[in-house]
Amino acid sequence: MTIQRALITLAVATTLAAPAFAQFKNDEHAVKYRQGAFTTMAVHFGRIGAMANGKIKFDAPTAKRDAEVVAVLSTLPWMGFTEGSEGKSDKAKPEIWMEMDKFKAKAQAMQDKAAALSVAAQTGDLDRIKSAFGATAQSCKACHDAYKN
Ligand code: ASC
Repeated sequence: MTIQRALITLAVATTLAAPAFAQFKNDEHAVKYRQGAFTTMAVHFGRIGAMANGKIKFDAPTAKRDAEVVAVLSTLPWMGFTEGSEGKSDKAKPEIWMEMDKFKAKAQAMQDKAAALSVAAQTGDLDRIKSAFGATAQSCKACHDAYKN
């Protein structure tokens, strides 16, 4: 292989393998990104919870929209747990980076529950929403218990 071809191959490989965090300006930005996603998710999830717990009046279209937002946002934060961002936030335990596969499995479980919550919210059936909300909250908690300070 000529040097030129080797360089082109390397350039292509680097581009294709561009890690998911390439779009972050730096590690602090990755932390801000994931925390922003969690914060926004919690606002929408919290409103569904308030409806589920009778703290505010149940409004089916609002719950449906909130659940859709939660389902989409639930897919986002994980990209922000970059290698370089370890130790940049006091909330994220070092265990995340020590057992990234287990962490990602819990993250996936939460995304699955959030997707199910969105399906439930489409029906406008408050009982179904309550049940799916509870399951989703459990999946949030399971990860917090293991990986959040
Ligand atoms: C929320 C929220 C969380 C989860 C968690 C569920 O509304 O902000 O982090 O639910 O408390 O146990």
